[in-house]
Amino acid sequence: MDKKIVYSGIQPSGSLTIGNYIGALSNFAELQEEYNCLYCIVDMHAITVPQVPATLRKNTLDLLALYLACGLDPEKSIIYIQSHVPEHVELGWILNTMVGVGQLNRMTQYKDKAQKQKEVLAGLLNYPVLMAADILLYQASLVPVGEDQRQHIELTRDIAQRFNSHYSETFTLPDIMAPKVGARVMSLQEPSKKMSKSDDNANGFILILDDADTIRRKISRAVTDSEGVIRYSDEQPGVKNLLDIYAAFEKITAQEALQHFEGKNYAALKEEVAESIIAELSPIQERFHELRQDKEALEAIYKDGAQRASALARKTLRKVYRKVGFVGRY
Ligand code: AQP
Repeated sequence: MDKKIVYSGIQPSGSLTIGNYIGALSNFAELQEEYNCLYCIVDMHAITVPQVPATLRKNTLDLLALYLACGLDPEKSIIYIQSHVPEHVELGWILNTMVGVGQLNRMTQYKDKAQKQKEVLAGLLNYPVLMAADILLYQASLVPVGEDQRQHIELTRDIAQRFNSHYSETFTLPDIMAPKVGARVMSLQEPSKKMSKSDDNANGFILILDDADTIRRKISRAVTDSEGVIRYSDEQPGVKNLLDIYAAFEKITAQEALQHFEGKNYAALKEEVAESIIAELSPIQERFHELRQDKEALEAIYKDGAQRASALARKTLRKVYRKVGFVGRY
């Protein structure tokens, strides 16, 4: 039997946080052993909010080098840049004709992101439809993403079902694959809010590429509470978040993390959390800086990835065009 297909993407909308790492990126490499994986850098998603062109270009190549530094292997997976495979937009447009504006208006991420914009762009509203196209183009069964993306995966299933029943069986229905620990890492400054790379307050997040001293400083400033006792409780969201981060980096459960810190104070908790993050990220940072210098090698990887992704995408799109009633092009 053919291996199942895994699909995921990350936006080059800034330098990645440990939220992106725990929720998504850190889980990608091991999936390569069991599945056929496609890992995309979703630059077209990134421009749904304003970007500085030169920064976007830099962030895109940074993200490619980071994928590789985190163990993604172009021999095992298809690694590519979304804008290099125009089939995403082509399918996205068709799917836009199968989803109501009301349903898109109800997406939580849209509401959150729209609030922060001076002018809300139509692309931001349509973001989840492009995401559905990303996944459905490759007939992916599993999508490793953080908990914040659950609603978008449900919408993807909904759109696929609608298409399948309106025309005929075409798309595989994907399932979310969220990590057991750290599926929603919270801001270090406002633990009621998710950690985001585009947060205005840099103390709210830790970047994968932050140096050791910055990590220690940001963790030491993390908001806790005045209880003084370490518990894993929603009443202590700051402490709970630190326990989750520790558990994710140590690859243990939140309960085990709690047992480890029983009877210790917040200073000890913060110190150990920081050291645990540093121990895992240091070798990744070293590999990243090496890989990032070799522009030709990066170019060879994204070009090859785009060709392989395009070949798969065209197969699906050809079917879709025929079913919709377009005169065939391919
Ligand atoms: N705080 C988080 N905890 C766990 N997982 C997270 N992810 C994002 N934040 C957390 C997961 O990271 C992957 C890539 O996300 P993305 O860049 O495609 O978009 P996002 O979810 O909008 O991430 P950010 O960091 O919040 O970006 P900005 O600030 O640009 O909007 C996804 O799998 C996501 O679930």
